[in-house]
Amino acid sequence: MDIKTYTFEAHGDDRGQLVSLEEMKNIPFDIKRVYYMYKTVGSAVRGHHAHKSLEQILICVHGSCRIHLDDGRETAEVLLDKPYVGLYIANNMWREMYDFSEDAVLMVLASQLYDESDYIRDYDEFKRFVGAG
Ligand code: T46
Repeated sequence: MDIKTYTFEAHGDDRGQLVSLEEMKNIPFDIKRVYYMYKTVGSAVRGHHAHKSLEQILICVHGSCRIHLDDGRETAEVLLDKPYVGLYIANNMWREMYDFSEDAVLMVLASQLYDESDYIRDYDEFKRFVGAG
């Protein structure tokens, strides 16, 4: 599976680091929504769904977590543990987020507003949707 990650430029000086994220510049879509999760229970597995059209970039801005990706044919695991690295997740991709460190803050940039009708929450339905069922 082709995993697309972005390594963002960090503007570092003697005060520390700063990363800037701009739509259609270093983010490949218009950013319509930003959300983030924190205080995630270490044993929790989030996600368990795919999106019909949403594109997203996931950045673990603090701590670490792992992402399981499944396009219906192949799977991959990605470790996010750097605040300057973003994982691109296209539509039609099953995702699960797990193994959160206690201090993890997972920030997500999304190409669309929140829309429950864009979710596919049943794995068999997802497989049929991508023609792999
Ligand atoms: C995704 C992964 C990476 C909202 O009201 N607005 C929002 O923008 C979002 C994302 C969620 N919510 C509500 C809906 C639920 O009542 O927040 C609650 C938790 O959402 P959910 O169970 O969908 O969270 P995750 O972590 O399973 O999935 C989220 C995103 O929903 C999803 O699009 O790709 O993070």
